[in-house]
Amino acid sequence: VSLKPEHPLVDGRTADSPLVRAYRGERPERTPVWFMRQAGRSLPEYRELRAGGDMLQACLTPDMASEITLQPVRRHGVDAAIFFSDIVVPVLLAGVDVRIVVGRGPVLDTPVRTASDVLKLRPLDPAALDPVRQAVAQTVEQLGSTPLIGFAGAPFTLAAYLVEGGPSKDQIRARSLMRSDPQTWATLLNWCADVTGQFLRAQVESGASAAQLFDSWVGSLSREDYRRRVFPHSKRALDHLRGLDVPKVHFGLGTDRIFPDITALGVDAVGVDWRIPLDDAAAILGEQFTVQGNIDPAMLTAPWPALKAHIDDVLERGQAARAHVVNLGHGVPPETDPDVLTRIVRYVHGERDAAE
Ligand code: 1CP
Repeated sequence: VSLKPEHPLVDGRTADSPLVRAYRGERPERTPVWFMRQAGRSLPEYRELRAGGDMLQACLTPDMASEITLQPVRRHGVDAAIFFSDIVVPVLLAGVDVRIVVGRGPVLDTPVRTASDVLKLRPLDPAALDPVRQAVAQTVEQLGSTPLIGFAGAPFTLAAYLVEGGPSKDQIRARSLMRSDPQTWATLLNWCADVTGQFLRAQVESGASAAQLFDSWVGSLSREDYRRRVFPHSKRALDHLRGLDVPKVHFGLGTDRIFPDITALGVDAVGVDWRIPLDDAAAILGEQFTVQGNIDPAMLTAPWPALKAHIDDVLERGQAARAHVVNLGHGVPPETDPDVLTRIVRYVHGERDAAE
């Protein structure tokens, strides 16, 4: 089982793209840049297309998901598309009743809290992923030499939504389950690892040129809890990619404590949030990792000279790692002026005059 000959990484379309080269440790002439949450509410064309429609339904409608994925590439000229979907899509496809509430996020009316709740979780039927495969395939067809990044939620972050029933501040219910019933916790995280791993594999098989694992809320864990109760499951999720030679990226918030463990996950690049200077991150991670980040999303509303100075600082610190992919330290806030994002892309690409 390896990538098919017609995969963009194999047939020559994306293997030499700045993004893929940087993930693999090179420093291409043009520093690659893309933004987490680059598709979505910051774009008027997205708001128009989505108006009134259901979020998860949009994710499972290939024409719609594909169009939304392409919008920021056309507008900003970013070096990568990220597949328009959500981390809870494979959970929904496995039969769990989850929906996305506008302005809030994923919500479950019946959270998964007890051993018997966990035992009721069913495996994900591979055929249920067909809309995802189709959306990826038709997106990649349109993208040409621009790589598509596939993604999935890491088991801990997914489990946090399942147990809490929605977004939460410090994942206290999930962490309580981990403490009070380690056996049930392990069963739940294995289930999450498998559905999310299948979702990620489907995207890569269908044409994604990189794979990013989002463990957004992992910063609420102690290092010991991460090592014993979470890391093995993140590894299991990534193991679903076995045989597929694709660059892998890890992202989480507040991850400096667990950087030494992340280096053992088998990824090529590590996403860094805005609180950790890239040179500090690189010093802990070592020579084997590309760093990705970490423009502070709060700087997007600053006057251009201040934002420009901040980008210069990020680029300078990024030199400490073997390679650097520019991104934000977390997702694009919905109220962001999209012209600011376009300007950042041009500036990072060295079109300094155009960006003035
Ligand atoms: O452009 C892109 O980045 C691609 C699409 C994408 C991605 C990568 C979406 C669409 N969601 C995600 C990942 C995701 N979803 C993460 C990991 C990244 C991160 O930390 O931001 C997480 C934690 C979620 C869960 C989620 N889905 C939230 C966060 C809730 C919380 O706990 O704070 C929200 C608000 C959603 C809904 C969602 N997903 C995506 C979009 C565009 C939206 C907003 C839906 C809308 O109102 O239009």
